[in-house]
Order: sequence, then structure tokens, then C-alpha cells
Amino acid sequence: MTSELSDALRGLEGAVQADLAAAADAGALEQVRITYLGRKGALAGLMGRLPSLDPAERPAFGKVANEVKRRLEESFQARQDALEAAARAAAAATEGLDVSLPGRPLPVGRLHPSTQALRRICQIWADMGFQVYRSRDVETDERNFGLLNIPLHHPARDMWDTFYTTAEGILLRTHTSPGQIHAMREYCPQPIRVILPGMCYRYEQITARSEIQFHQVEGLAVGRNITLTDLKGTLINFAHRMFGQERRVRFRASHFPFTEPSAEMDVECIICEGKGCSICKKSGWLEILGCGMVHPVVLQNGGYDPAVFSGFAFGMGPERITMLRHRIEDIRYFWANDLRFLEQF
Ligand code: FA5
Repeated sequence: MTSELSDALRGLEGAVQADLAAAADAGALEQVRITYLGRKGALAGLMGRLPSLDPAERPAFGKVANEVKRRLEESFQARQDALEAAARAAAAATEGLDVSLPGRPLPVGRLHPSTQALRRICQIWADMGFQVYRSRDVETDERNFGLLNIPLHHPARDMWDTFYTTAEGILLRTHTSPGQIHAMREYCPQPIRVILPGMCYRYEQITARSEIQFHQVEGLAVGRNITLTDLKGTLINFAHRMFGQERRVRFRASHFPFTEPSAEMDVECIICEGKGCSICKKSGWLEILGCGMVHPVVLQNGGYDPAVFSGFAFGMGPERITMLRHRIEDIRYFWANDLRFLEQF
């Protein structure tokens, strides 16, 4: 009985191996599994005959049957792996990789509108030979005011409401003009052509037009024979490149303690084309910067002999310029960190 069953097991094993080798796809393989290894398959049928054996013969038969079962399952798994690998290789050879499917879009960030304006301004001045000069945000009272010809208790200080620190004589710069002194003292007696972009701070009432923190871009040119004509020609060139070649500009006399003479520069209103609207207060003009010839006292404080050297300087506010270009009615949007605003640029 035992040898008959053992022979049957060996015969079954041979048949399974032959059928596995012949199975050419997943369907045929599944058929082999059901026929031989399934719950009602041939192997289960043979093992079901175990109870009919003499009890003494059962352990030996059970051992052989389990070994056969394990070998068949391994063979089945190996054949399945081989068929799957072959199917993948065939698909890769015939179908290739489909790169035409659209990818999943990634959210892309963008530059802050102030950064965009700063880069545009720096680019235009770079084309005219002005290098960027970085100067500190935390300044001494002397450089922010004194060396710029604004002595202590001078009424001109009222033009710049100031954040003072608890350290005596140390403040947050109210404008980028103290950078003029740093640049002059570093480069003297060489000629200078720099722009100084950076953040300024003023202890002011926050309104739609005024923030307590805003950017300025200062400009400074020092050399021999620099005249008011150079100042005007350079700034007109800048305005035309920034706002359009056909845009009219004008200079109005003004006062800054560190320039003499001083002026403010207006561009024709870009909203109403000079006709007069609420943005330009019916004047047709918009102020974009303050400027002037560097005061002899400031030249001297920078180390230059005003009898030999002259220069011009200017200071503009990129946020105000951006507001004009994009008709932004409130400066507070710039630092409010609201994506609905930022995503428009
Ligand atoms: C000055 O700060 C001078 N230092 C400019 C200057 C430099 C004149 C060199 C001559 C020579 P003013 O205070 O006008 O000037 O400021 C210059 C620009 O900074 C303004 O035209 C405006 O664009 C911007 N600005 C001033 N205050 C604020 C504010 N509170 N919020 C936003 N922008 C401001």
C-alpha cells in the first residue's frame, strides 16, 4: 500500500514538473495549480488516503508526502516568477516607457514684488556702470544724521521719525543715505559709482502710503567734473527704462540737508497718462525719488576735497514705485504675507 502511494506521489511530481514547464502564461499556470495543488487537486486526493493506511506506515508516508508538496510549491513559485519576468521584458521591448502622460503639477513659488522691483532697478543701474554696495541696517546717529549735515537738534531731523535703540547713539537707519559715508570712506580718493539697496525704518503712523519698514535704493556718483547735467541725464535715462521711453519726467526744487541743490523727480502719471486722476491728486505727476548734488560738507566727511571732487546722489522707494506700476492702493499688502496678493506678481 505504502509503496503504491509513494509511486503515485513520485508520478504526480513528474507530471506536475512537466506541466509547469509547458505552462506558457499565467492562465495555464493557474490551471496547473488547481489541477495538482488546489484544495480538490491530485495531491490533496493522495494525502486524503492517509487515514486508510496502517498506523505504522503513516509517519513515513506523511513525511514523503510533505517533502513532495514542498518541492512542488517551490517549483510552482519559480515558474511563476520566470513567467512574470518574461512578461515584463516582453512589455518593455514592445511598449517602451510612456512619457506622454502629463505629470503632477508642483506648486511653484515666486519672487516677492519688492524683490522683483529691486532686481529690475539694480539691473538698470548696473547697465550704467553702478555697482551694488551693501550697508548696515543698524547705524550710528552720527552716520544717519550728523555726517550727512544734520546736526543734533536740527529741525531737519523731524523729516525722519526714528527708531532709537537702548544703546546710546545707535538707531535703525531711517534712509540708505548713511551708506554714502561708508562708501566714500572706503573708496576715497577713487571715483565712485554705486547703488545702495536696503531696508529702512521709520517710527511713523502706518497708512496706505507709509510703512514703518520699507526699501530704498540710494545712488551715489563721485568724481571730478560731475555736474547737475549728469544727475539729470542719468535719472531721466533710468526713468525711461523703468517706466517707458515715451514717459515724460520733471524735476522740482526741494530740500535735503545732504545735497545742494536738491530736487525731487516726478514721472508723468502712469495711471491717467498725465491727464489728472485720484492717484496723482489731479496733478498728472507722481513723485518717485529725491536727489541732488552731494553737499560739500558731506563730500568732506567722506574724505573728498570738495574743491576737486563733486558728485550726485538720489534715493528712491521700490515699494512706492511698484505701487505706481501695478496700481496697488495700499502699501500694507507688501508685508501682510497674503498669498492672494503675492500670487498676482
Ligand atoms: C530720503 O530718505 C532721502 N535720503 C533721499 C535722498 C537721497 C535725497 C540722496 C537726496 C539724495 P525721503 O524721505 O523723501 O528722502 O524718502 C525717499 C523715498 O523713500 C520716498 O520717495 C519714498 O519712495 C520712500 N519712502 C519714504 N518714506 C516711506 C514710507 N514710510 N513708506 C514707504 N516708502 C517710503
